[in-house]
Parts: sequence; C-alpha cells; structure tokens
Amino acid sequence: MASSTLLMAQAASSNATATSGGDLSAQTAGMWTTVAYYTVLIVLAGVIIGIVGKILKVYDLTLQIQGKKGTDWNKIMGICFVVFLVLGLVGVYYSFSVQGSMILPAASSVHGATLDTMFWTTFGITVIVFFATQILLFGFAYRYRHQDNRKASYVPHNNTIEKIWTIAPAIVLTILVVFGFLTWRQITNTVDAKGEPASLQVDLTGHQFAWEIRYPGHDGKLGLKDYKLVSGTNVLGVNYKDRNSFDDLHADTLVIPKGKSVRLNIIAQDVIHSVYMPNFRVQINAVPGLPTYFKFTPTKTTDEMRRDLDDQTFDYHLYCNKICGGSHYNMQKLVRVVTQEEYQTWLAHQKPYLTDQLKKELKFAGINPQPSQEQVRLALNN
Ligand SMILES: [Cu+2]
Repeated sequence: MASSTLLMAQAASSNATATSGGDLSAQTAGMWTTVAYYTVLIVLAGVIIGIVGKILKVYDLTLQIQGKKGTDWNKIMGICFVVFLVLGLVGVYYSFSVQGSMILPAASSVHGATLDTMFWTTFGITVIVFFATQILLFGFAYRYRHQDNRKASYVPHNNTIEKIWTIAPAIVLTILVVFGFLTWRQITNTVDAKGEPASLQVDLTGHQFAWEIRYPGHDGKLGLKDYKLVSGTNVLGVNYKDRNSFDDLHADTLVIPKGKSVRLNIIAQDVIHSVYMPNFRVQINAVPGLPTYFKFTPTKTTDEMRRDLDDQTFDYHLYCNKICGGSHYNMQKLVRVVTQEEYQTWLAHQKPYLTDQLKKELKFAGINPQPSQEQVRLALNN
C-alpha cells in the first residue's frame, strides 16, 4: 500500500516535470532541503548525546572525589544488549505478522508445490539459525560482561568448535543446494515422456507493450515462424509454407485446461520481456532471437480458486516482469484455468490467425495456404 502510494507520488511528480521543465529546479531545491533537514537532525542528536555524556562524566568524577564507586558502565551496556535483543525479536515477530501475508499466494501448479516445500524448508532452517545466533550473540555479551570479581579465561583456539561450525553449515547448505539444483533440473529440463500425452503447445510472443498468444488448431501443432515474415497483418511472422500454420488460432486470453501439461513457447520481438505467473510459480525471460520455454501443469481452475479464496473477483494473470519501457505496467494478460470440456468449447470459438486480409496478401505473394490431409480429417471429426 505504502509502496503503491509512493509510486503514484513519483508518477505525479514525473508528470509535473514533463509538463513544465521549470519545476525541475524546484524539485532539486526540495531534495537539498530534505538532505539539510536530516543532516541537522543527526548533528543535533550527536550534540545531545555528547552533552548527556559529559554530564554523566562530571557526575561520575564527583562520586570518585567523594570516594564512592562510579557508574557500572559494563552492567549498563550488558543490559542494553539484552533490551536490544528483546526489542529486535519483537520487531521480527511484528514484521512477520504484518508483512507475512504479502508473500506469494498458494501454488496452483504441480511444480509450484515442490518449489514451495523448498522455500519453506530453507526458511524454517534460516529462522531457527537466526534466533539461536542472535540469542547467543547478545546473551553472551550480557552474561560475560566485565565484573570486578571475575577473571576472564583466555581461549585462543578450539578445534572442536571450529569443526562443528564449519561442517554443520556446510552439510546443511550442500543438501539445500543439491536439492534445489535437482528440482530446477526437473522443472526446466522436461521432455515429453514416451506414452505420455503430449503437452499443449502455446506460443507467447512479447513486444512493447503486449503479449500475442497463438494456439495450435485441430492438429495440435503450431506452424513455424520466421521473423523476416513479420508484417502489419502477420504480426508474428507465421510461415504459411508450413502446413501446420494453416489452422493456428490467435487468442486474447491464455486459457489452459486443469491437470494438463502446458508448454509455453516464448520469444520477444524487441527488448527482453519476462513471462511471470506468480500463482503457477512460472517465470522465464522472453528474449529477442532466443526462444525459451516453460512447461507446467495447473492444478486448480479459476472457479476452484474463487471458491477457495471466497473471492468472486479472483483471476490468474500473466505479467511482464522486466521493466521493458514506458507502458511495461500495462503488459499483462488474463489467464483462465478451466476444465477440459470448457477448454474445448473455448478453443472452438477462437479466431483463426489466418485472417482474410492475410490470405489476400499471401495469394499476392504466390503462397496458397492449404490445409493438410490430416487437418481436413481432424476438422471434419470435430
Ligand atoms: Cu515487457
């Protein structure tokens, strides 16, 4: 909330700058006023601490002249450590209870659940280590503060302790890293296994500032593309010499069936964009000239999510997660996860990529897009 207000304020101030250049000097002046304000504040705090310190010193000297024992600073500092520890831990608890709800929503994909298990394992270990080390650090500073009646023992080296605090973290970190490496490999190095139904192929192309979505037609195969064929009517550069292109569809929403493996074939046409779907734990760059892909299986339909969250307005979204230019914020698409039947119905209503205008242009260029035997057979069966 606070950050969005800040963004709005920044946007408003940059708009003001754009409309009248004269405001820039006023802005700079405003910045320096802020710097001066905090500098004065810090200097003032330093002076006050200095004065209080001097008063205490004078008080201490008076006590010493009278033959009394001065202030026990070691004890005061020790107590300060304990107070700092308690306040710090309360602060940690507070920030978790307030900001803890801002983490990602529950995962709605098969691999997302594995990623979350890894995240929470790492998080659990980190929290335990954090509390243990902080309590030891500040607790020791208090427990072993200087006391007149106690002598410090000198421990120059202890091999056992060295071994424990080197080997234990090394083992834990190795397990986490290896587990992470294997999981990442499992998510990204995926090939359709033999006998398994092939993944649903969807083409995602990013450009400033939109995503183009292309679905295969009845044949389930996307036609080839060639960037040299990109034009006003053929925005993706689909190659109609490849017969698989003939029945491809141009969709406005990313609709995917629940429980089915989906393979997003990703590319960008101008600058680097990034495909980001937080609910599915999907994120990968869309790079010009370098095709990337991401395969995942959604586990919850939009309707199921609405029921679970008790929020009828809930929707999955696809965002661009690379700041790619002025309208980057606008680069998002609605994503709907539906049942297999709903998906088939939706697919049947999608516009063909091959528009009448494009057909005319292709005829002019001497290319006559014709369906293959297989496509005709599949179209007739449906
Ligand atoms: Cu973008």
